[in-house]
Amino acid sequence: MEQKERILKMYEMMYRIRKYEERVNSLFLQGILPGTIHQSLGQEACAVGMLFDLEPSDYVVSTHRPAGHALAKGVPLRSMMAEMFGKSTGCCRGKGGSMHVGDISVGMLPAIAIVGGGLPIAVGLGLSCKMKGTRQVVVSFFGDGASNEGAFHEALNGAAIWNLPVIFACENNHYAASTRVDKVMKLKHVAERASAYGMPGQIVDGMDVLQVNEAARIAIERARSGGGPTLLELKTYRFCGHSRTDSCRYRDKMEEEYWLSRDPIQTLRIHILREKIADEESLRTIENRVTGDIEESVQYALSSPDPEPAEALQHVFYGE
Ligand SMILES: Cc1ncc(C[n+]2csc(CCOP(=O)(O)OP(=O)(O)O)c2C)c(N)n1
Repeated sequence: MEQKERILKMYEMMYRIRKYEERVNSLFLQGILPGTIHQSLGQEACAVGMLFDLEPSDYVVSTHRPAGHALAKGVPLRSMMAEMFGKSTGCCRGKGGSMHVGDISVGMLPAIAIVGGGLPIAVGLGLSCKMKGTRQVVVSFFGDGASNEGAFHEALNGAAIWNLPVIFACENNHYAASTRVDKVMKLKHVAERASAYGMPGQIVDGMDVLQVNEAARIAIERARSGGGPTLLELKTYRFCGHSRTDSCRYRDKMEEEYWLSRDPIQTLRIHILREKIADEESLRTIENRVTGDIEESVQYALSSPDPEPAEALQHVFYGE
C-alpha cells in the first residue's frame, strides 16, 4: 500500500474510533446503555499507529479503555456496539460490556480491566508464540498508572530474559484516574524504565499517528525477527474524564487546552489537506461513510435479541 493510501486509512480509523466513542457517550447520557464507560478520546493515534501494521494473527492485550484498540485490531463495529447494549450478538455475547470488548478470531483478547493485569498475560501469549515458533507478535497496552504496579515489572523482566516478541505500549495520558503521574513516579519518563530490564525504551509523541506508527513498525520488526521486546511510551492525553462520573476538576484548564490544540485527528486532517494527500470533499466522503456505519451499528444493536437466561451458564469455561 502506498503511503498516501496508508495515511487515509489511518485517518479513517482514528475518525471511526472518535465517532464511535462519541456516539456511545451520547447513548449513555440518554440512559440507554447500562454500566459506565472509560473512553479514549484524544488517544486515537496510539491505537491506530501501534496496530496499523500488525498481522490479523498477531495479538493485542488491552485495558479498561479498550474501544480504540479493539476497532483498530479489526473487531467488527456492529459486534462492539451490540456488546455495549448487552446483546447476544455482541462480541462477548453481551457478557463483557464496555471494559471487556474483544474477539479472539481477529487477535483481540477480550480486554482486561484490572490495572496492570494484562501485562503478564501478554507475556504468557508471547511465550506461547515463541515456543510454537509462529512468528506472531503481541502488543500490550497499559497506562502510566499501570507502570507502577508490580505486574508491570515482572512482565518486562520476564519478556526480556526470555527474549519474547512482546511490545509494551504505555499510553501515558498523564493521569491514573485523578492522580497525576509525577506525584507517583520519581522518573520523568516511563520509557526510562526499559534499561532496568535490558530492552530498548523510546518516548513517542502519542498525538502524532505517523510517529507512533514509525516506532511501532521498528518494534514489530524487531519482535518478529527474534530481537525481543520493546517498551514504547506514547505521550498522550484523554479529552474526557476517567469514566462517566468524572468531571476532571483535578486538571488545569490551560493544560487541557494545550492538549486539545494537539488533537491527533485534526492534526492529521490538516496534514492531509496541506500535503494534498486528499481534498476536503474526499475527507467528507470518508467522514460520512463512518457516520453512516456507526448509525447502522446502533440500529443493528437495538434490533438484536437480548441473551436468553440459560446463556448465562454458557461459555463460562474454556472450550464450552
Ligand atoms: C488493580 C486495580 N486497581 C485499581 C483499579 C481501579 N482503576 C481502574 S482504571 C484506574 C486508573 C488507571 O490508570 P492508568 O493505568 O494510567 O490508565 P488510564 O486510565 O490512564 O488509561 C484505576 C485506579 C483497577 N481496575 N485495578
